[in-house]
Amino acid sequence: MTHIGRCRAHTNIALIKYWGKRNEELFLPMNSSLSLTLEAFYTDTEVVLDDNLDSDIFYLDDIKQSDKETAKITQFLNLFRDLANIKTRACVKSYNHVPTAAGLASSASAFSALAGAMNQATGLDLDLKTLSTFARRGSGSATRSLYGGFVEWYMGEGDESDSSHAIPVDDASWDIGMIVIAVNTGRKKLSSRVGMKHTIATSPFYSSWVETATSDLTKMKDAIKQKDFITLGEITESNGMKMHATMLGAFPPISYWEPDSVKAISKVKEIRETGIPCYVTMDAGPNVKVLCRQSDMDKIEALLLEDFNREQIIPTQVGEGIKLISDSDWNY
Ligand code: 2P0
Repeated sequence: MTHIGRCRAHTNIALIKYWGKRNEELFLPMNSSLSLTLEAFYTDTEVVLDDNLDSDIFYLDDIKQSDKETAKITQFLNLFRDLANIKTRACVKSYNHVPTAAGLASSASAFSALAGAMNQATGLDLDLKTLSTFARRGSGSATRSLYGGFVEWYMGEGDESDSSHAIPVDDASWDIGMIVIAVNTGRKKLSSRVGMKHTIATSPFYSSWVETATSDLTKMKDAIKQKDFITLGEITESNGMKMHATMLGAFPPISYWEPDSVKAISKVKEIRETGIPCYVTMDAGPNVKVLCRQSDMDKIEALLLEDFNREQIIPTQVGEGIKLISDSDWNY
């Protein structure tokens, strides 16, 4: 017997960052974070539970993945199998519409799409809040990709896995957009997982990062409620820089920046000084993301093209939460 689930999930970019776990096994974060879901980057995933399979099989963009990569998927699927009380193995096919491992949070869309597809295939029918606690166990940032718009990942309490989940904050339908400046889309050398662990262990700035991330979140949620774009942007830029500062304080120091990251940041500041509000944020990679008003995107793009190539500038609107994909819409 076979059971099929198919799901699309969009990636998200954190405006208040997650950078560290208080419980590594359960993926419980040190602080709550807040993100914007993006329309242009997503993952489509199919899960086929098949009684005839002896082990899980995992294809990414039609390429069969190694035992090591497949083992991570098996561990994740086991969370659902345990709950559903089944042992059936799965064939998983994922198609990434995100430059993989470029700091564009591909694991966020990957694990939220896999969670959505497995939820359907097993018939568990978990609600989105519960499903976000499952997505979290694949990759922390995946917690937030269950919903569209602005999404909080509430850190939860103690070691209670169920308490750390996503909360939809606002659909961001008030003239919000983002432009990615792709500085380098190659695979990063240091994973977020290792980078954040090293930062907690060695950076003397880490405790003040957690404190200010918490107060930044309160201020940002207030700015979103007021639809105050300038405050939203200012906190976004400040919070991202503080996360990178904790890494510079690590021993030995970590930096994901490249010379063109600095060039992009300077250019955005220059554009802002012409009177167009736009703010940068960066993740565990050299690419720069520009938070702006959707209605200013064309103007900003034209100015960025003075210094960057066409293919480096990727504008995107606000994305939606996860969606199941019907048979007729599965085009792979
Ligand atoms: C974020 N990042 O909030 C932060 C900001 C990168 C910088 O979440 O170990 O792939 O799988 O939980 O989610 C990237 O880290 O790490 C990330 P794991 P994840 O978006």
